[in-house]
Parts: sequence; structure tokens; C-alpha cells
Amino acid sequence: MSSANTRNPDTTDAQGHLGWDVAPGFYKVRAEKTGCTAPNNPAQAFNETAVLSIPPLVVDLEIRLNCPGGTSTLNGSVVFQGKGVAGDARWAGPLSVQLFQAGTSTLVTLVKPTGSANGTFTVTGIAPGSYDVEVKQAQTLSRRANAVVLTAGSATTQSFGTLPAGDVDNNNTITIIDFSILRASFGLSDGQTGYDARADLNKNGTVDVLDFSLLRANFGLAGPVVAGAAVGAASAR
Ligand SMILES: [Ca+2]
Ligand SMILES: [Ca+2]
Repeated sequence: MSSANTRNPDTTDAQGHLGWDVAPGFYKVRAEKTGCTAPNNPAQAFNETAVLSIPPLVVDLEIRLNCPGGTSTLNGSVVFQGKGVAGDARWAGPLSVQLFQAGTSTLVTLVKPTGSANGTFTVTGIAPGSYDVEVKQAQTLSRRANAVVLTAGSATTQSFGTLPAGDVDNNNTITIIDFSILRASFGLSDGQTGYDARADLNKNGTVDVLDFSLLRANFGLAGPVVAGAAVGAASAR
């Protein structure tokens, strides 16, 4: 560097630009960052320019690094009660996924992926780490899997198990309040005055005894239910 400009290290401006004065001569400029490599050589942990002859002034120098696996992916799956088997269109729809710092109540991120008819969902762009992951659908209790390890540049697969149905008001407990809403809509179908779609737990367009049975099977439960734990099986009623 020129003696008139010896800021080292230096930082970029808001546009990512960085510049400095040098004494006349021949230079290479090298860039490196932990976890990154040269785009055309994964074995080389840096990238650098060709030899630059200074002067003249060199501007718009661009040094690219390939930084793979900066984030991780979670491929999750859940099972629904009362809506047939995996592949049923009633399984598809919005989910709420919360990632907590493992072992704490610190919420790192809340995402709302759309689950498939098979109950699978994907969350991408997560910083690698260990998380307690909680999954909820609006009419079910949540399920939680603890200490799920997400690794940079790869996808982690996690089954959460059956989401207990019956949380009509979406507060993660199944109580008399949920029952009251269901009762108020009992016997009504989509389109009728007073019909409350939240109480249609099996998503068949009518609030009836099937919905009541689902709610009754899980009555008194609260989420999150730990992934893998058994819950009241509505299908047994
Ligand atoms: Ca509730
Ligand atoms: Ca129904």
C-alpha cells in the first residue's frame, strides 16, 4: 500500500466497493473467506486476480468466490387425522413452522411453508445449527422435534408424526372453547349461514359427528406434543 493509505483491514462501502492507493508496481489482489473457494478450483481456498500493472488506475476489479452450503434445508413431514391417508388433497395446505435455538425458548425464525398432499414440507435458507422445531396446522396441536441438526449445504429429513386434530380456535390447546365453536356450527355446511370452516376438522365441507369425534379424541390435550409421542387416535372411535 501507499504510505498515504494504510488502512488495513479496510471495509467496503454500501455498494460493496473497496479501494486503496498503492505505490507503482506489479500486484495481484487476493480474496478469501472461510468456507469459500475459487469458483474454478474447489481445492483453492482463495481467488485472486492476474498480475496488475499499476499505474494506470485499476477500477471495477471483481474477484468471485464460490461459497457453497451457506444455509441448510429442512425436509419435514406430518400426518393428519380424519382426512384419509397420505396423498389425500385435504392434507395439502399452510403450516406454521417455528425454529427455536435448541434447548431454549429463543425463537430463531417462523416460516409458513405449504404442506403437500403427502404431508411433506420444505424450509430452506436456514443458518446451520441445532434447533427445536415445532410444526402446527391451524386446526391441530403442534408437534415438536428437539435438537434437529441442520447442516450447511444439505437437507435434513425429519418426521414429526401425527398432528392431533381439534384446535378449532388455533391456540394450541383443545378445550371447551373449541367444542363450543364446533357446536355452534354443528350440522351446517359450507355456504350456510353460521357455518364456521374452522370447525370442519376433516375438511369435508360439513361440521358433523366426524369433526366432533376428532375433537373428543384429543380433548384436553395441549401442544406442543413431542414428535413420536402417541396421541389419542381418532380413527379408533
Ligand atoms: Ca383451541
Ligand atoms: Ca367435517
